[in-house]
Amino acid sequence: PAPPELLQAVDQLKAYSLRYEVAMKLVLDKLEYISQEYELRYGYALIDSKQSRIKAPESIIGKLQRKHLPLTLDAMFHNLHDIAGIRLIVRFLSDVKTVEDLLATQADLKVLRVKDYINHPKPNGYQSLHLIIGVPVYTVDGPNIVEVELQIRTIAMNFWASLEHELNYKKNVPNQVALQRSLTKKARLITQLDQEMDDIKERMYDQKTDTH
Ligand code: 0O2
Repeated sequence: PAPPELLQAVDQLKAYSLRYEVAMKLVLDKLEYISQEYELRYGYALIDSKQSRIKAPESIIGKLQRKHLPLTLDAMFHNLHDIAGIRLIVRFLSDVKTVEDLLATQADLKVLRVKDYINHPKPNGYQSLHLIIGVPVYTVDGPNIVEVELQIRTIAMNFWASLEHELNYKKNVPNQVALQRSLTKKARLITQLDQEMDDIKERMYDQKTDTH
């Protein structure tokens, strides 16, 4: 039979996973509601698509090792902020801010940290708005704040980020460094396209969706 410490660790891991699942579902439900209500009111699709995932155990271990942290559930809970992750894709640049503002009005969610890679892109050109959201989960031991990472970006930014991710994870790509440099340059075109598309959107929708 498996040693009791191991069984206990497995139970703990299941309890943690459940908390992250519940917290992520809560944020997803809120986003779904916001997007449906917005569409009803303005006839305008705020959210293009969304993806969500609980980080795979191998990725959690890899990240803890990279950060030189102990391989414990406690270290994971306190130091990794993207165990539960949602990626929200919007069409236009100004929609990023609209979603951020709408989320800020939700009294039961707290934005704990903002990483604005849109106004401050990463040196490689990566653009996205990352919010770490604290979600109250009422466990049998009482309330617990569970973190969910929400990445909000436009379709164009997502197009760029997905290719960049692929390039970095793919092995044996010839001229990988040159391609990375080339992608970094293309990021400027993404910024320009997003701004120009936003101008068109402003003119198309006038001030109808300008609620803020
Ligand atoms: P995966 O496979 O997406 O899960 P922190 O400890 O919070 O300061 P962290 O966790 O690296 O450091 O935070 P950050 O910068 O917010 O990045 C978290 C996630 O954003 C990454 O998760 C990626 O999903 C995405 N991301 C960040 N930088 C880049 C980038 O340069 N290119 C692309 N394509 N995505 C990026 P993971 O765990 O790295 O990977």
